[in-house]
Amino acid sequence: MRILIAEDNRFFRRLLEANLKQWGHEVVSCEDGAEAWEILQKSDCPHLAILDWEMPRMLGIEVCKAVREQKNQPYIYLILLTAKTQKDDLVVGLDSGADDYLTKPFEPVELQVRLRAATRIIQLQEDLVSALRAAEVRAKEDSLTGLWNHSAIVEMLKREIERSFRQQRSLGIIMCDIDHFKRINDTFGHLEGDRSLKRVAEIIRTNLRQYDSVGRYGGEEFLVILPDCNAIQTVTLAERLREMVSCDVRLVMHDDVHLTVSFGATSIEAGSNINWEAAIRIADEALYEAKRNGRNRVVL
Ligand code: GH3
Ligand code: MG
Ligand code: MG
Ligand code: MG
Ligand code: MG
Repeated sequence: MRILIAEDNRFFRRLLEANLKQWGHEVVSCEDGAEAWEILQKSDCPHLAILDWEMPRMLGIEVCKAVREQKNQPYIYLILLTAKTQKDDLVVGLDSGADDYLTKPFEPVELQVRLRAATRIIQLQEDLVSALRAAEVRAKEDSLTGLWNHSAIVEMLKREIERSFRQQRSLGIIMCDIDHFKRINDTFGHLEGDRSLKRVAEIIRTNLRQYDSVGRYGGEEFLVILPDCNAIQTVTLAERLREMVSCDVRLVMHDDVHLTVSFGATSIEAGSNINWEAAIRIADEALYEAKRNGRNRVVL
């Protein structure tokens, strides 16, 4: 564990450092409260801080208060170090945001056991944060294809439209729809349908640049967002995707059946102020045109 020691008394500071290092912790130490507060605001700050109460420039309890008031920072476990005479003030200490306290002079074994308790809390907190992050990602993901789901890709479209307007750049948009997919399901079953749907998703995903995005807009429809792409670049990519799918995607049990996709492509020109619904409408119209003209094609 990475631990901050803030203690102006050199004897106690050295003692703490020696103990913590001996138990395998990584130690950062400082001599006053203001320095401690500075360290605890950094993005890679320690998981735990042992703060002396009486320190120059900023008291330990003031550091506790400041830490608890800052938002968007992982939880830092705070142990307040007090002289015995301050024991009556513990209410104040804990109310200022400390999780625990240690009275000077302390027995190393007491420090050790309090650190073990802290480790349990910190571990719990970290597990909670990673579970939350995983849930956030899952909530944006389409479970079948692993692409962004409908609401996530629409959010991205809104964001990218705003960004490209702000930065005076063009934005490519492609709406893709698998051809005669109902027939595939009806003839070969939904499992085959699902499998080929996943394969189409994978082909699209692996042929995009790092900053492009693709989501499952609907059942067998995908929305591709291409920052900084003009109409020609957008159509070129759509054409490449079309060709790859039509050559590559065959059904497992019936490899003479090729899957095809129709594409409606559009590009919002740099500086044109258009909302996301209008952009979708334009891509949709191009897609219907592609379907009307015989499918397995790209229309701009
Ligand atoms: P078109 O070429 O005009 O697009 O014809 P289509 O049959 O693809 O279009 P339609 O919209 O009539 O049918 C879409 C089908 O996609 C219907 C639905 O059963 C199927 N579908 C949607 N989501 C899934 C899915 O998750 N798995 C499978 N297997 N099929 C799906
Ligand atoms: Mg002191
Ligand atoms: Mg459809
Ligand atoms: Mg379809
Ligand atoms: Mg249809």
